[in-house]
Amino acid sequence: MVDFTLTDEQKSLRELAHDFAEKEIRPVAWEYDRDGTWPKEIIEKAWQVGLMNTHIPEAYGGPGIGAFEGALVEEELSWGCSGIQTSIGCNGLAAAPIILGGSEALKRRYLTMLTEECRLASFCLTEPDAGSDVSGMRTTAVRRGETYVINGSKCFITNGGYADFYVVYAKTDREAGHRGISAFVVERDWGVVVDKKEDKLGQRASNTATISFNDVEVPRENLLARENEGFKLAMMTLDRTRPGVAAMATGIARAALEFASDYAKERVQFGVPIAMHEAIQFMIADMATEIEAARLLTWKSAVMLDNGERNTLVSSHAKRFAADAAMKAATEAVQIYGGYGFMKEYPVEKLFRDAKIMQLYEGTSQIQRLVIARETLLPRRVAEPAAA
Ligand code: COS
Repeated sequence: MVDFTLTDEQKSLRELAHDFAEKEIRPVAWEYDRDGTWPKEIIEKAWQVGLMNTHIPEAYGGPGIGAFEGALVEEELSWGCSGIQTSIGCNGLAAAPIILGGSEALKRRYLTMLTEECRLASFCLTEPDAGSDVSGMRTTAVRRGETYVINGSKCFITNGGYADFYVVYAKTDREAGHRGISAFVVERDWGVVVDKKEDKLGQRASNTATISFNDVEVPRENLLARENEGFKLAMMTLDRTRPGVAAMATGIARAALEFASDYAKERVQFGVPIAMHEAIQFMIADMATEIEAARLLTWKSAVMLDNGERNTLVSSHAKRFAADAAMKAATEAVQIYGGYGFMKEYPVEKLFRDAKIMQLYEGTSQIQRLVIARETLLPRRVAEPAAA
């Protein structure tokens, strides 16, 4: 039987996340967005109440909740502010390759580091010349005795300026395309340089940095999975984290719908609240339907993960659909507010800017369509990389 009813535990987790979003995030979100303020205190509070590192297993000090429960949390926090949620949730993206491909010693050292204290980790895949085309990366890791020496530059790194360690992808065989990439855990103190903080259109409270590695020496045991298995590890990581992005997009869309509905019921034009006009009602109706559909796809992709099924296709369905739904809902919300929607004084302008990144990060909407097309035309089975 398929049942969409949440258990009491799931309901209270969702309530906890919603209360946190309402009391800790919403009151400051627009101010943090305006000033590009790093939400340090909010991250620390989220860590304290257990809304961070949600997927880290109990054995390493985390709550070890499922992807489905994670999606409930992510939607609520993103409803509060997706930029702040990106900062809170980013550890999940960096922890996933360690959970998937790390040796027991690496898991113990780095996952526990995140749960014992409020610390941050970043996922370093993208480079200035290698975004969608992951195998085009130029960062190298050259084996020298018992170490690897990393050289190169990574961009658009969430929490990059504040992370204590980084999961870094680099070429260990320059001639082998995607089969020549490996992943490493690199501690900040080993010589990671933070070059620049980006000034962004949206999600302005989140930190996005360019970082570089100049002859950074990494112990051999910090290799994740096996040498040259980094590409698959990255893909498997994204399969696991894209449902979370879809949940965040659903949260933005929901916020847009709520603001737009409230405004439509108050704003009077032609003698009646604009919510009485069919033109507005149809916009509201489409937003509501797409939110519902985005959430169902998100939940399905998360439940598949929790059931141990390969969710590549549904994960891309969810990420693509929810991101586009968020952009559309935020655009319609601005439209419903009319000229006021274009003003920073009103809330939906921020949502419009925040929604855009949903169609870009963790794989653009076009990359999701590419994955969907490939998986639909030519479904395949993939061998998983082994832990180091
Ligand atoms: N899980 C496990 N393995 C996977 C996989 C998945 N989801 N997807 C692909 N693979 C494997 C393939 O099976 C193939 O294996 P073999 O070497 O055994 O043949 C290998 O990885 C290469 O796959 P593919 O041919 O599909 O690679 P492409 O270079 O064509 O790239 C895309 C595929 C474009 C989908 C990938 O590069 C991608 O997702 N790009 C976007 C990256 C991204 O999201 N960046 C955001 C930064 S992170 S915030």
